[in-house]
Amino acid sequence: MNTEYSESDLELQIKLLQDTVQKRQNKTLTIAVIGQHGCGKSSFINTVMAVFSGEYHERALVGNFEEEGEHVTRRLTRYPKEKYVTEDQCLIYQYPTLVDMMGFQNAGDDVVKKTLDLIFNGCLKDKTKLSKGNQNQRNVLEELQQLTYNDENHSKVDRIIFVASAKSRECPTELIKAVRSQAMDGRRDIPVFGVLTHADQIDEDDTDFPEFEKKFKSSLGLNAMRYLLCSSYCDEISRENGRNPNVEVPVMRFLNQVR
Ligand SMILES: Nc1nc2c(ncn2[C@@H]2O[C@H](COP(=O)(O)OP(=O)(O)OP(=O)(O)O)[C@@H](O)[C@H]2O)c(=O)[nH]1
Ligand SMILES: [Mg+2]
Repeated sequence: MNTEYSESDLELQIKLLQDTVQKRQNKTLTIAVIGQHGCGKSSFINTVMAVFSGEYHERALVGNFEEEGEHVTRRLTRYPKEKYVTEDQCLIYQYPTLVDMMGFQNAGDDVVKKTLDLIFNGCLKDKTKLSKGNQNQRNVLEELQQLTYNDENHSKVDRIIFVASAKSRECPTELIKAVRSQAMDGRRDIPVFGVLTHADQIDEDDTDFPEFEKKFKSSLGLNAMRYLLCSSYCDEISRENGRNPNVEVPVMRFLNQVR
């Protein structure tokens, strides 16, 4: 992550991204951001919304409960463009709807698969509180059944971004398998992308990282176009002086592929 980007790189990428989004015309993409808890999903979503809107706000609640293992995001939350860009921008550009949710455990059991299925098919209402997944499976499945929501206007997921932290050394392969199988369940194939956050916390001489990165990419079947190693806006990387090209240019390039 040593590449340095300039203001002009940023301007060019903003233009390219706006062109791509504008070309979508009537169709708004729904992008689900999935991963284990604390990996940086909400921070990444806030960074993406900052990229699109030009302003950073902590819209998706971010937190650090590493020690306690607490989940910060507890509910499924959709961020349609109306929530993060101005009315004028909404009229011109088809910015995507981003879906934040609770972190999953690294498991591929029936509860995880059913939950993913409901999310991917837009069958869970906004603000649905998802179970932590450590309760009796049958009870949770019954609960999920009751939460299922059938509405013709529901927003099915069009793209999946699987997030993990680059600081982690354990690839969540079971969860990845479950996501891939539900994304390709026969009715339709949902393209899956992969993001490693916390790039700022990887040392140059970290010899374990390349192995972890390789495993993450191969588990998700990613080529270079569908993979991003990045740092999100956070306490260490603030946005006080306006857009930070080193944060935003890589994210913009990546979003240009998630089309
Ligand atoms: N240094 C650094 N910190 C980050 C980065 N991304 C996220 N963080 C921090 O990591 C912690 C967890 O981030 P969140 O975005 O809340 O993670 P999450 O996956 O949404 O967590 P849950 O909602 O609990 O599942 C917070 O303290 C963030 O500030 C990053 O790229 N670099
Ligand atoms: Mg979160």
